[in-house]
Amino acid sequence: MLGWFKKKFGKKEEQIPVPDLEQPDQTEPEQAEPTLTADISLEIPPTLEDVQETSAPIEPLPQPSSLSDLPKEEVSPGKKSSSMFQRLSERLTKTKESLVYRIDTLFLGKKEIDQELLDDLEEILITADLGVNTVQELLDEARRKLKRKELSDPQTLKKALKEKIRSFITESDRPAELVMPDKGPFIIMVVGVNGVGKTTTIGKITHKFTNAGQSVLLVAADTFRAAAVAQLKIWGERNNVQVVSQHEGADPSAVVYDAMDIALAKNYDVVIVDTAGRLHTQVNLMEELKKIKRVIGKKIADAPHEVMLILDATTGQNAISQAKLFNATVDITGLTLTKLDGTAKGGIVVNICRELKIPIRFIGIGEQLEDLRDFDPNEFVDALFQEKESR
Ligand SMILES: Nc1nc2c(ncn2[C@@H]2O[C@H](COP(=O)(O)OP(=O)(O)O)[C@@H](O)[C@H]2O)c(=O)[nH]1
Ligand SMILES: [Mg+2]
Repeated sequence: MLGWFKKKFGKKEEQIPVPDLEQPDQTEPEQAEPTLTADISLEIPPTLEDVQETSAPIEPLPQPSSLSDLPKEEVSPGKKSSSMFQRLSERLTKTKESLVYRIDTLFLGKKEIDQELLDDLEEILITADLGVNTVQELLDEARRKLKRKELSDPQTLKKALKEKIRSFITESDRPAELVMPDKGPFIIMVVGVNGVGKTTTIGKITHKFTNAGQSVLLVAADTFRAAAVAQLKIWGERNNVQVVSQHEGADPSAVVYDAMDIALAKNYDVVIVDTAGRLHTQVNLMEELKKIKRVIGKKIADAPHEVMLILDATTGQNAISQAKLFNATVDITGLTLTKLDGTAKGGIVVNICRELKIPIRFIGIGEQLEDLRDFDPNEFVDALFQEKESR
């Protein structure tokens, strides 16, 4: 397991189920005029029009609950790691069904690899959202190996596929772990379109940090909707941490400016900034994100240390367009991929790693605290290809 928390603090994740945090009202008011003025350059990459906003169910906010209300689950370390792998494997069931089990069915009873089998395999890989280019590369390699007689039967082809997929996922040229600064607060700016799971992920990450004994300050820079601020406050209460917020429609950069002062004055270890994700006013959003980033950098040199993009796995290839758009604007340093439990399109992980080469820090495989996992490429591939009968 990679686990930057474990590396940094030597602590294990706790398994504490929490009540589901439902999605608040997604309706948004007109954008408020920012009160801070700064020179803003505007660069919108060509992929912009491809990007769609994620829709999430509109449900009422639950009442805040405190950490003490939450039941704790006692699990021994050995049992925990195998049960955690099992849970990951189970949560990936939809993707496994659309990818590995379909490949198994296709290969069943076949002794030879012929053109028809390769065509069917191509269709399966594309359907599981591995992406056209990635699939092409996988099949090109398979054909090359076939020519060199390195592949004799469908089972060796399946093994070769698994290893090639593993190599795509591990090929990021940047370190997988977050590196905290020697001094001063560790600033994480979280970005992504509406409904992808930014606020939920922030709640889960906060829990990891507080578990590791770190003090955390949350910043409600999604001032666009009162509900967004309220939702972050609920996570603040659940984790027993302070949330810096202002009134609805306040300038997000001003909220962040104040928060940096508080973080420095009170020596917080970690500051996590939640941001807005509306896309129908995307130009303003991108301006706003740049400005927030600049304000953070002016207060604390080298910050934000992490600009984390949250992507919803259920959006499939659209996640790639979103990543390119945000990367062009605020230089993404790490990714979290949410909702892998709810999709057959988990193959997107492979394509994201291959196309973007930005490390995936976490994956979300459910709505509970324990369902945010440190992303371990090997564990992911092994869980994906785990045999059906041993589940
Ligand atoms: N099944 C599942 N749901 C998730 C996951 N992460 C977030 N969600 C849900 O996605 C919805 C939107 O999350 P939210 O944090 O409000 O998104 P935001 O608009 O980006 O801040 C909520 O209902 C979350 O509970 C996940 O990993 N799996
Ligand atoms: Mg939110």
